[in-house]
Amino acid sequence: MRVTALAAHTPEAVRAALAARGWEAQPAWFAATGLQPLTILLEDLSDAEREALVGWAARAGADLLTGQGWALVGAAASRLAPLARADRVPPGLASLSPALARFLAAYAEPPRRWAIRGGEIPLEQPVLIGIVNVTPDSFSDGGRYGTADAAAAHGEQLAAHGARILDVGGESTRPGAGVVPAAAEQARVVPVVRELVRRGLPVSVDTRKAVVAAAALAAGAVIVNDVSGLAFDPAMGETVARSQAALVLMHMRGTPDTMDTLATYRHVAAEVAAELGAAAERAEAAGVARERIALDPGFGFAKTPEHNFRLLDELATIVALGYPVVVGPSRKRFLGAATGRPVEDRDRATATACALAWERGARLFRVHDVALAREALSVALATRPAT
Ligand code: PMM
Repeated sequence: MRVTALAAHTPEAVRAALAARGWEAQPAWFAATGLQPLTILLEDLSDAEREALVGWAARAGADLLTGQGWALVGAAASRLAPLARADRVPPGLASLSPALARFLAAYAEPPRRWAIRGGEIPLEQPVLIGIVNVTPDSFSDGGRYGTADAAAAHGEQLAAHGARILDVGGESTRPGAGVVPAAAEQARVVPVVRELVRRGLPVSVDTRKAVVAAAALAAGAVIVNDVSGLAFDPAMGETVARSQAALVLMHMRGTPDTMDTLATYRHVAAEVAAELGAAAERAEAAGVARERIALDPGFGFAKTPEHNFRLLDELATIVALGYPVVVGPSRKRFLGAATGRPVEDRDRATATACALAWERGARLFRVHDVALAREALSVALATRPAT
C-alpha cells in the first residue's frame, strides 16, 4: 500500500486527486469542498445547548472541545451542513442554524463581484487600490502631492501600473493624529477626486465624515472608504446609502488619537470579526445594500504588531463573514517590526503580505506601490485561482 498525504489547506488537492482518477469536474469539486475540514467557535452557549452539541458530536463523529459557555467544533464541511438546516438540526440546537447557514453559504459561494456606484468590480483577480494621499502629514507619503494636478497625475500613474481604484484621502489617520476640520479635508480631497474622475478613473474617498463623503460623491467618487467603520459620523451610513456608492468598513477601535491604548484583545481574529459583523449590520440597517459592502481588518489600527500578524494569518475568519475583504498593510509599522526596514523601504514586505492575504481570501489590496504588489499577487493568483 502507498500512502500520500494531500494538502488540506484548500479543496484543490482533493479535487485534483479525484479528477486524476476520472471524476467529472463538478462532482469532484463538490466532494472536495464537502471534505474540507472546518472548525467553528460557538460562544454564548447555554448548558442545554452544550449538552445537545456533545450528543450530536458523538453521533456525527465530530471533534468537540468545550468549556463554560463555549465550544469548538471540528468536522468536514459536509458533516456540519445538517446543523445549518432547520429541518435537520437536532433538538436543542435550532438557534445555531441561521448563523451557520450564512457561514456555510459564504464558504461554498464566496462573493464574485462587488457592486459599486454605476457598475461592479469582478473579484476573480486581485483588485489593486492605489493610494493617493493628499495630506501634509501621512506617515509614509505625507505632503508629496501639493496640487490637485500632481496628485491626479500620480493616480494616473498608479492606474497605469494596474490600480483598478484610486483611494483619495485628506486626513491622516496615523497613530496620535487629530481630526482635520471637514472644510479643510473637503478642500484637499474634492479637486483631486474631480480631476481623477475627469481622467476616467474610478475613485474611492477615504474619509470618516459624511459631508466630505457627500462632496466627493458629488464630484464623481463611486466608493466611500470609512476607516471608522461608520462609528465616527452617525450620518455616514445614510449618506452612502442615498448615493448608492459602495462602502468599505474598516475595523478600528476609538480614534487615531486613542486607538493605541485600545489594542487589547483576548482573541484578535474573533473579536475583529464580531466588531466588523456589527458594523456591516449597522450599514445594512442604514440602507446600504449588502452587495455594496466590503470589510477591512484595519491593519495598524488599534493593533500591536503581534495582533496584525495574527489577523493576517487568520484572515479567513474575516472572509467567512461573506463580504469581499480589503486589506491595507502598505508600509505599516508591523511590517517594519518583522523586516527591520524603515517606512520608505517596506514595499517588498507589503507585496508579500498582499500575497499571503490573497491566499487567505482577501480580494482587494490598498497599496502605495501598485506595480510591486501586482507582481507578487500574480504569483499568488497563479498558485491559487479564486474559487
Ligand atoms: N490605512 C490607512 C488609511 N486608510 N483604509 C483602509 N480601508 N484600510 C487601511 O488599512 C487604511 C485605510 C493608513 O495608511 P496611509 O496613511 O498610508 O493611507
